[in-house]
Amino acid sequence: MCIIRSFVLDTYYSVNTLNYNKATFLLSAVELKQLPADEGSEVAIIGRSNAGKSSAINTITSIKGLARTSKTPGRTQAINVFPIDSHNRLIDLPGYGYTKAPIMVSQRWMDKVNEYLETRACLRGLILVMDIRHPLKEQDQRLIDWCVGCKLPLHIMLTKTDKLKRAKAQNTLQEVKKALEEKKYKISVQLFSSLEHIGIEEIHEQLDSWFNQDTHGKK
Ligand SMILES: Nc1nc2c(ncn2[C@@H]2O[C@H](COP(=O)(O)OP(=O)(O)O)[C@@H](O)[C@H]2O)c(=O)[nH]1
Ligand SMILES: [Mg+2]
Repeated sequence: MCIIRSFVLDTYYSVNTLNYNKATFLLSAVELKQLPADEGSEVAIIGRSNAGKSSAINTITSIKGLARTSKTPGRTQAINVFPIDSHNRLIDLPGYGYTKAPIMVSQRWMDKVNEYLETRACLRGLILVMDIRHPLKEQDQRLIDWCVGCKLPLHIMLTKTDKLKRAKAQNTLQEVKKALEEKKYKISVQLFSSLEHIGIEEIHEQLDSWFNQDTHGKK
């Protein structure tokens, strides 16, 4: 199930660049009713536990420690909200695929995430973070299919690119693009590394285009 989303894709606008380094931490929500009013614009970051979502938020904003990162998978159990300005927010969603979490607990988190994705009207786009060494796992694929079905704009970041040789990383990028093209999906994919600061300009451009939709009357 998903709400009807009507985004206009592939439209060119000259966009304003947001000051991502002005981001702050607002709150950690364990229930959707704790989230800020469903107004303005949100872009959420999703992906497997330990893929590098929180690190990506810190790198995107250039604020060390803004989002809590962890070597232990499954630590982010809440929906963390990071306003960039009075109108736009980044959302760090709990990771999926953490097999050590008790099944009921992990199911409860995922129900919350599903509900957020299905009902949040101010959600402008989703960033799917995948560890470049383990791309397109089953849950990633399910999420991609769901986003395409709902017309929820999606952008993919292959993180921890620094863990692979440059040519191997490029190969994986092409393989992921090809897999999406074979399904006739038009989804942008990029390389990213929080450690080596790779791909920051690309993700800023993507975020800018989503966050600027409102100013062009695309609400
Ligand atoms: N080498 C490398 N390690 C990373 C990168 N991004 C995250 N990590 C590490 O991966 C682990 C999980 O990162 P985290 O951001 O907490 O993942 P999350 O569970 O998806 O939020 C931490 O130990 C990070 O330091 C990256 O780009 N390169
Ligand atoms: Mg995290």
